[in-house]
Amino acid sequence: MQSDYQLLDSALFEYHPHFLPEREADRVFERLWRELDWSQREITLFGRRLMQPRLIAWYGEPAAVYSYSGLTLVPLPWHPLLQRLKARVEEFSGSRFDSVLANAYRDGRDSMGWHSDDEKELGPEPVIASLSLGAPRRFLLRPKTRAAGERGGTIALSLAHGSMLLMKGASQQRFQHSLPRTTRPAGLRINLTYRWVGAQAPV
Ligand SMILES: O=C(O)CCC(=O)C(=O)O
Repeated sequence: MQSDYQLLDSALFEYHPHFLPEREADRVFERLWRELDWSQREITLFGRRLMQPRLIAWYGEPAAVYSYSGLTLVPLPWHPLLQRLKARVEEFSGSRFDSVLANAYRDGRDSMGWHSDDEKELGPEPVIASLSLGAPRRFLLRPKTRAAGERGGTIALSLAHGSMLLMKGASQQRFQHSLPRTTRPAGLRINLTYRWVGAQAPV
């Protein structure tokens, strides 16, 4: 099954629940957890230094340096599995990527706050390809601004093991997303967001 979400004229979110077959998703999940160079980083939010509530790892081309929340990520050289997945994601999405942010949510206390992937390195209308593995978690989307009197609440998606969420067009200009904490029992979840942060436009 494939579901597409067209939320605003120019902001497109496409959800593909079965991007990776289940057995393959299991193997990829286990290897990424074992083999990536995970670490918990300190960030600056509203002038305060705090530890990110998750583990991250940043891989990509040498020039793919990425900064957010006072953190500058210098890429590790491609892990062969991340590189193979990149080729699959590129073919599937029709877009090119030079880097990937891997996030690991160890349990329901790990989370990601409201934000848009709108750093200048990503360009005005980035394509972000987000592959989810492991425990399903609630992913929320909300418009950044609403016209006076306009209703329009938060949209929740459950991102399944092996699924792909493509965020395109004006999705980062117009929407924010988050992965909230949960008090429900939640096992490990790994998320890979493939991005293009190069100085040159993708060809
Ligand atoms: O884990 C997720 O699904 C969200 C990841 C995310 O928002 C990001 O890497 O910017």
